[in-house]
Amino acid sequence: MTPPVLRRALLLAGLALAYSAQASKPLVMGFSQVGAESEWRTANTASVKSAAQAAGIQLKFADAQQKQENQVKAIRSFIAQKVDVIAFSPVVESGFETVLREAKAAKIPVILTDRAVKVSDPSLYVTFIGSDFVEEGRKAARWVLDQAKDGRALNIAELQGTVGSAPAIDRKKGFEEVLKANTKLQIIRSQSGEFTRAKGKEVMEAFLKVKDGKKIDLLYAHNDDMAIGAIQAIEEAGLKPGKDILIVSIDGVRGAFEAMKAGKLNVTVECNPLLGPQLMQLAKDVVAGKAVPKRVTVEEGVYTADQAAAELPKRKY
Ligand code: GZL
Repeated sequence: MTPPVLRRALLLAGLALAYSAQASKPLVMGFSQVGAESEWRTANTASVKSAAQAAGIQLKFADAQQKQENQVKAIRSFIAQKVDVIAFSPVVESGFETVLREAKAAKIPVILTDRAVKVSDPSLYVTFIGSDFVEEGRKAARWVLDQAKDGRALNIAELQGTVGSAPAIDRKKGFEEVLKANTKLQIIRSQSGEFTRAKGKEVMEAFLKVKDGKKIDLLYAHNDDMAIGAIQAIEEAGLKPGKDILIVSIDGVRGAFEAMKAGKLNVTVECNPLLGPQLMQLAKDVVAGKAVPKRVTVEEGVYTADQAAAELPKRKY
């Protein structure tokens, strides 16, 4: 019969071992990524993966290939695997309420990264870290207003991002909000280029073929990849991008700086994809039960063609 003192000592030793094993168990994060549609997304994925490794977080990463059903499936799989935390960038704003309720029922905290969701119950996610897309749209429009200070009229073509996505909805909203200050600036063509180079080129080709007697003076692209695709279409139509058609886009990826250096793009509004380190710290704080802000934003600038050559070597994405 083990004496009570020894029994208690063995119990305490067992508890200490169990605690230290639990404490040393790496935090497990399920991450559902939109896809690999743009340079921005590639940089965002690299930041998430490298930050997880640096933070000692075990990352289960799922690429949804821009399909919402794949994101829902991935989140359900993370719930079944009982991950410690789920992070995801929702491809579109709506349609995630049900699966987020399942995560809440399983007591798995959810962090939104990059893009927001529309839900009736804000407790379905703990925090959202990402850019202010409305402000990005405003910044783009302020540059356009500046080009028309001399009173000229400008016909604008708009390449929208993925239909229903937060960046597409909000970048359009911010742009139109500021643009209405000058009625001589009119959006005469607008269609989704799905945030990709290929679709951006295809839609710009169609824009240029429209025979309504209206010349396109300026292109507003919701991301640099569509702008780069459109640049190819403009050149193939025998026009000079950045001169015959001014171009403003968003993201600030390396390809945009190279296009600005070549005089083919006029300005890019930065949208920072390097959210990985902040995301991993948020995850650790959330799992540790610490209070975190409901909304975490990131610092971003605006870069014009005259800055491109000097900025290019400094760019981190
Ligand atoms: C913005 C991000 C957008 C980028 C695009 O935070 O969601 O998705 O602007 C990317 O390049 O495809």
